[in-house]
Amino acid sequence: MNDSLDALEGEILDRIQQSNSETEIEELRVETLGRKGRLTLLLRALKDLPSEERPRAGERLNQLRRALEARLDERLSAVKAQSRERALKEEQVDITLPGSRWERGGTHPLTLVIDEIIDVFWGMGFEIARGPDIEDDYHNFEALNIPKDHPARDMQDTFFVSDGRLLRTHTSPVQIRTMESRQPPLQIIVPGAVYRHDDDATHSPMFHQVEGFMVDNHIAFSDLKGVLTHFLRQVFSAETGVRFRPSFFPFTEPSAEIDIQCLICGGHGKAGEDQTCRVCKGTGWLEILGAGMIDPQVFRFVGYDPEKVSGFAFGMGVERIAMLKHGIDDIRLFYQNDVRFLRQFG
Ligand code: 2NM
Repeated sequence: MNDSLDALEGEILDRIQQSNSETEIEELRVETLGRKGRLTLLLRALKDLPSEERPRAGERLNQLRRALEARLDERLSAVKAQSRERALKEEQVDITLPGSRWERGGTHPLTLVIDEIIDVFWGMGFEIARGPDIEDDYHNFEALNIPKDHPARDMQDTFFVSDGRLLRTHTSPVQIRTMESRQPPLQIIVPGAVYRHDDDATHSPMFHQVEGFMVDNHIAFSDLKGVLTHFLRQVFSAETGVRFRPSFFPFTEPSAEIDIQCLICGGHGKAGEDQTCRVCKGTGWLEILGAGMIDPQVFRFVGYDPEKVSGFAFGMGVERIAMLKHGIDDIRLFYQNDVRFLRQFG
């Protein structure tokens, strides 16, 4: 009996010493001193001993119980102290450190240009319309009088999706959809992303356009000139020279390309004494807009009577304007989201 008690005492004391968590110690307490604990059972078995052995055995067992209780308590407070100390160290906060600031975001330079364009047309009473990026052949090409063999239809320029659908190559399909569902008078601009199979320093497979149109009875080329000249003088400056050149688009007749005097060299074509301006290449002019009187064929496609209505339409590339405005020579800078670039605007 005494030998086996010594062995039990040795084992439990060892295990108390090796325990490292509160749960481990609690489990040991239950195993030893709980209702069905090993020592508890021995204490209960005292009554079966011969009465002359009972006092000595009882004394020994009670002494052992007090010893184990004391060691368990001792170990428990040691482990608690250890974990408190670890927590204090790990969760230490240096309250003398300076606060950390939230970085303030900014508006993307392309969004700034789009907003500026919208503001000027909004001021002339234009509505803003938007439409799907994925289009069908009819709205992107056919209804815009772009013939089946037109180079813009080539696999090289257009991204085709499944079922003959495609990523719009311009925002004009939104104009078509608007005219299909509404009647003149209409004056609308359409900002949005467009997609073309093109990728170099000045062309991105996804870029942005703002296109627009005005349709009513008696809209003339002079309206086109007035609206677009006002737009350019608002966005650039009241002194900027504006030039209209004859051009061609399948969806307008007559068509024009519209230039402004170079924003970088002021129209002189020179950079310093004897250097050519790198932005306008020495011409003094920058091409900013395409425009024209909407072709009667387009009106027939949308169900308007070209004898009763007329209108003009125009389009511009947002990246191109932003690049000319800020003298940026690589379009990819707009999409890399390098804050060192982005921070320079707004
Ligand atoms: C341009 C140039 C000229 C244009 C035409 C139309 C529509 F749908 F009304 F016929 N929308 N946009 C147009 C005309 C776009 O971009 C260079």
